Amino acid sequence: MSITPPAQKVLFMGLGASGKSSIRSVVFEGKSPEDVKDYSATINYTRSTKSIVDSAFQIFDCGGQESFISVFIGEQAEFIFSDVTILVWVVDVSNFDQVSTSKFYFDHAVKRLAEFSSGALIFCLFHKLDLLLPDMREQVIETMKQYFVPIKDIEIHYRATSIFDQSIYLTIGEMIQKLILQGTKAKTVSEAIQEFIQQHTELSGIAIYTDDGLPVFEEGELAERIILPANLWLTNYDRIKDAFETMSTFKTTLETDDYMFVFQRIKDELLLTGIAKKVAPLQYVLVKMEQIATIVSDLL
Ligand SMILES: Nc1nc2c(ncn2[C@@H]2O[C@H](COP(=O)(O)OP(=O)(O)O)[C@@H](O)[C@H]2O)c(=O)[nH]1
Ligand SMILES: [Mg+2]
Repeated sequence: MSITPPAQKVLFMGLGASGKSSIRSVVFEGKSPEDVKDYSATINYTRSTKSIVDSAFQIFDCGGQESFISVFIGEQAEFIFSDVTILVWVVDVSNFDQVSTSKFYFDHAVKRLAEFSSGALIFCLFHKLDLLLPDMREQVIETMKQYFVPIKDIEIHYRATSIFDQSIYLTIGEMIQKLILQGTKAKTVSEAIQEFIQQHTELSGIAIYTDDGLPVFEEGELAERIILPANLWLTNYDRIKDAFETMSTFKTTLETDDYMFVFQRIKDELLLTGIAKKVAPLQYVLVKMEQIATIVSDLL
């Protein structure tokens, strides 16, 4: 019998207009980056829940006006910072004027988190990277890393992100993987995929994505390469499905000069994908993907 674990709490914090609500909508609600252009300020906080494999999350999108942040780190601190699994601090790297204010509240938030959820992971996102000239990016990120060093000796995971490319999916996907791998079911699936890849070396990677394009399992050396084609596939899925409404299973393949990709729906809301170097015959890869689909579907 399985016991449903309590929802894990993920806090998105940072100054107003740094991009918190946009990230949440693009990554968890399937909105396109253009849809989120005119977001109005988040008042206080909004809470949404999301469930992936056997883990449930509560996503807190905390309003970024200084009057709200002061309350979060002040009188509401215990409520906000208790039982947190991940804190995501979002900094708008294109807004130099606000960086020191962001750091000021970041320090307070990290301190509060250490007080009420000492084991929580902290991600610091240097966000809207697309707004910096390509030549500047590396140096700005380096400088920001040195600036956003916490007062206490606490580990921070720094990532550079933008909602206009894959970076935000990779970063949030990484967080989700850390979260769901605490569940037994997810661990079993991950081990099954690893074992399958070891036995069938023609497959260079297997990954599973949510409907929103978040990678929840990625195994094998080339698994990370699948994210872009997987997102393209997901973007078009609804249209293709409408056109072939009678099909019971639906699979597609994609070939590039060097690789072959296979995409297949498992369970209604997940996409199973594989990548193989083109030395393996397509038919073989399809058969192997069918096998892993059955294994994974039975486990999920
Ligand atoms: N160029 C760029 N703009 C972004 C990015 N993420 C968010 N934005 C824009 O930043 C503005 C503020 O975003 P919002 O999500 O409301 O910020 P919040 O106050 O932190 O929730 C919106 O106009 C977004 O379209 C990004 O990665 N790149
Ligand atoms: Mg907001």
